[in-house]
Amino acid sequence: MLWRRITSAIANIDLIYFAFGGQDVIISDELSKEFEPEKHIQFIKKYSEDKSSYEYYMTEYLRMSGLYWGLTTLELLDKKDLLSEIEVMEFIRNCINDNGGISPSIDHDPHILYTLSAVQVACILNREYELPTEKIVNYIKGLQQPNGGFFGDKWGELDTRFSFCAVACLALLGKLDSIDLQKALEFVMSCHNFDGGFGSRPDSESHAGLTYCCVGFLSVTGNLHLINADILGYWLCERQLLSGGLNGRPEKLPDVCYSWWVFASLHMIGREHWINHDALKKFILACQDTETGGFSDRPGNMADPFHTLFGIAALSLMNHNGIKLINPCFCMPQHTISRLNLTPQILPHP
Ligand code: GRG
Repeated sequence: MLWRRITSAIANIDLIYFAFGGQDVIISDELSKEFEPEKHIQFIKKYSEDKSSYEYYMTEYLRMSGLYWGLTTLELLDKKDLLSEIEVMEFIRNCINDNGGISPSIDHDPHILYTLSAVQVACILNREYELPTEKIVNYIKGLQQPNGGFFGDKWGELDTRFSFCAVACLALLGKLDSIDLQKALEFVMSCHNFDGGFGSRPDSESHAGLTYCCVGFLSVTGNLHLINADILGYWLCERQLLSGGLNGRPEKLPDVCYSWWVFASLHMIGREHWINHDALKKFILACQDTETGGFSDRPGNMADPFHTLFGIAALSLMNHNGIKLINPCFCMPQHTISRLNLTPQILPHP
């Protein structure tokens, strides 16, 4: 009893503990919560409406992805009509540049990530036919480099996130064959590590976010047979901590977003049953802000739309009641992926 009191007091101030050699948080019974969909809907609605808030100004540089996180969350909760389709598509049109790249906000530079977010939003709204497909495809083609990897934009940052963005975007537009897929594959495979995970570039540390991007790349392009799913599955399972939450790499704290990057990767390689679902669910639900709505990275922190999407998306992968099914590769509603006749590869259970 005394021990339980101590642990719950500790958990309430989100204290880090080192009992088993790693960093983690403690989820006391007081922190485990019921899923609160209505509050999350209101959280996203308020975020998109309150255009004079500090948060709204401070997130201008990533607005297009914010739109994707918010719209996907609302659609998973069957409330996408709360956003005006007409206004959203007008915003996207205003962010399309002459070179076909799409910017996060009006008057910002185009980037492959925001190009993907805009295409995802248009697809979720069944309005991808309104996009200038050929221009967008040419923009993405122009970012591929001789080593097969992709620049994020004209400034030349190159890593495996952008390989995923490129093939996901092209697949959604039905134009996957417009780049050098063999070279793109060679680059991604050159970032595969001995521990089964993937890094951002060759010889970089394995990281769950980049592993998702590479597994997603292999899933979109039908190349998952190239990896040893057991070794990768083992590395991904090691991301689950005693709290039930998942981290992105060894010795790091759990974060709700890795409930997506890790768990979706496990789904794609048919090893999702290798981690403890009940414990993960408990961790994710403890990250809800039951006052404002939304999810934060860890219990007690401030909620934001990014963690809200990835918390709800991970719950969807566990078939949580009242959440529409999500596709583990594209992180978009499964019905949209089915409508587009896309069948990203998923390995069978061993
Ligand atoms: C459409 C779902 C979707 C994704 C688009 C951009 C992208 C593709 C995925 C991002 C993947 C990701 C989260 C990469 C992580 C990058 C990285 C090296 C983060 C390290 O950040 P730290 O050190 O985090 O702050 P940790 O948790 O390792 O301490």
